[in-house]
Amino acid sequence: MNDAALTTGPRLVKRPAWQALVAHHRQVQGLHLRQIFADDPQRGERLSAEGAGLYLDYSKNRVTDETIRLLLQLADECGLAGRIEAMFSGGKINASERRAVLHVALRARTGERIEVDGADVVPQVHAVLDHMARFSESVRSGRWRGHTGRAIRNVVNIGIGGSDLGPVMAFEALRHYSRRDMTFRFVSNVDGTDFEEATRDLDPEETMFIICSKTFTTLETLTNAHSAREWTLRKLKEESAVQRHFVAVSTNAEGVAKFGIDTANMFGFWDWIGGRYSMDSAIGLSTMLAIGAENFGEMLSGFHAMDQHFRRTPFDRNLPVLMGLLAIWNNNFLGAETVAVLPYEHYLKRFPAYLQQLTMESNGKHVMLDGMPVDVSTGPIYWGEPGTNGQHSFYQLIHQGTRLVPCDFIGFCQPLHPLGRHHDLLLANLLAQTEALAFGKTKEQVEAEGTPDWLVPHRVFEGNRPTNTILAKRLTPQTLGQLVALYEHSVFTQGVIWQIDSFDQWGVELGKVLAQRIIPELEDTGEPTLVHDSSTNTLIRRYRRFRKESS
Ligand code: G6Q
Repeated sequence: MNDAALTTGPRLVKRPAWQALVAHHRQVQGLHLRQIFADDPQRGERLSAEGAGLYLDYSKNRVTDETIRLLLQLADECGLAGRIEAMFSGGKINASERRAVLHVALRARTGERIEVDGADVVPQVHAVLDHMARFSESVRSGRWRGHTGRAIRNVVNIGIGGSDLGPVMAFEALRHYSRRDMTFRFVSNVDGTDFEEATRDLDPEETMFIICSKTFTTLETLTNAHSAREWTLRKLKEESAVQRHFVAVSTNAEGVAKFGIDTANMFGFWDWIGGRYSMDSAIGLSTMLAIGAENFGEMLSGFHAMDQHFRRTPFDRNLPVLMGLLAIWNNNFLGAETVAVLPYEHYLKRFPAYLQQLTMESNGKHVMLDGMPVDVSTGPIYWGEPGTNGQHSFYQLIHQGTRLVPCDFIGFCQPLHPLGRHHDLLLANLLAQTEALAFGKTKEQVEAEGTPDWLVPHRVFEGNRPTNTILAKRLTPQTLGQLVALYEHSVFTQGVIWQIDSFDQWGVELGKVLAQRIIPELEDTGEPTLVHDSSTNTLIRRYRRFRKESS
């Protein structure tokens, strides 16, 4: 065990930079972005950074140069540089699970060396990538045949959490690059509706299931996998059909073999890849089947470029570091409890859902690495929707509500579908929103428009709402990799400041264990003795009674 992983150093609130930030906040809390921009005409250019293909404008945050200086000092005091190096060199920084955290190895180039317990893992990563590429090519070309000799036209990914959210998001994001003559579906929920709706119009003879489960023990995934098996065999009859219609992504070869999947068609990964950091591992097999090995490689090169940027760029120009530190400022000093992620790119419609797991499962923690309670609030709530749709619903609250909601706006300069004026209209909306949120509209401006007195307060926009704007040239597999890595490393940066373990997820355990206790109580045909609290007992009895009654 690497003891350094458990060392948190002085408490965060006692660090000189933290205390300086507290004092600094008192001085700047009255500042308005209107004033800050008026005083510094170059601010928009100055408070921006570019790296690995992405441009970040962070000037519309409520910060001054001094705020940034102190946040950077805080990063130094918290040992961010050392923690980054520890991650990249295979240190067991996932302290509570005593594991290395090496999603960066998934996109390492051939010849790079990253060791875990003395063994270089990069060749293993590339061996799996090659296996995935051979398999994808044989399915995409039609060489791989189903049990009755037909080519595979439908791919259904069965997984949940990290084994689902990344694959769905990546498929949606890169749909433009995907095989349009194949169908891709994703089943995660143990609610039978999910499976039924995903398969109702598919022909088992042309359908392949990817069972994605690191542990191959997850209740939802195994239940869906068994239903998929029955669905397939109902038509194809012979047990041997499973081998032509099921493949697995897992670390559990025994479980995979027991299910009847040929382990030659199992794609492995390792305990140093967390579920929510795994979309670019074999968990991304559905992505590769959809977009092809070459595009998948492009995506990895985007991840890699951002990894290198994060590792090598001085912090004052380092995109993930700046975004992470600004998130700390907004959360811990300005008191913002949520962050809205607003992609102005329809293909990124699942990106906020993906980020919810990445950010909240990583940084929703109440104790530090050493087990002591944290003394400031940690992981904010991430949420969002594609931009213009949100403008006609929840943006009202962001503009005029009583809560502060910092936003990340994400846009692309070139459309994937040039269609008349659409793209300029889309981007004009993005830019207008950041402008409106920062500068608002004063009482004087509203009055000058001839607004009746009684209506003036309703039409005033206070402004001073912080936003980041992330711009890239075009949504490609590469930019998707850059974007995901940007958030991965921003999450890590925040976790280092808070001194928490961003890579464990003990908080998901309790519910799973309690469900195992309740399952037999629901399925019991007799009258089971219930020993829960009175609320849970009553709910169980009600469910049992109503379930029996015909609708
Ligand atoms: C992610 C979590 C979690 C996990 C799922 C699925 O970081 O660990 O979301 O991915 O619980 O687990 P399996 O892949 O083992 O089925």
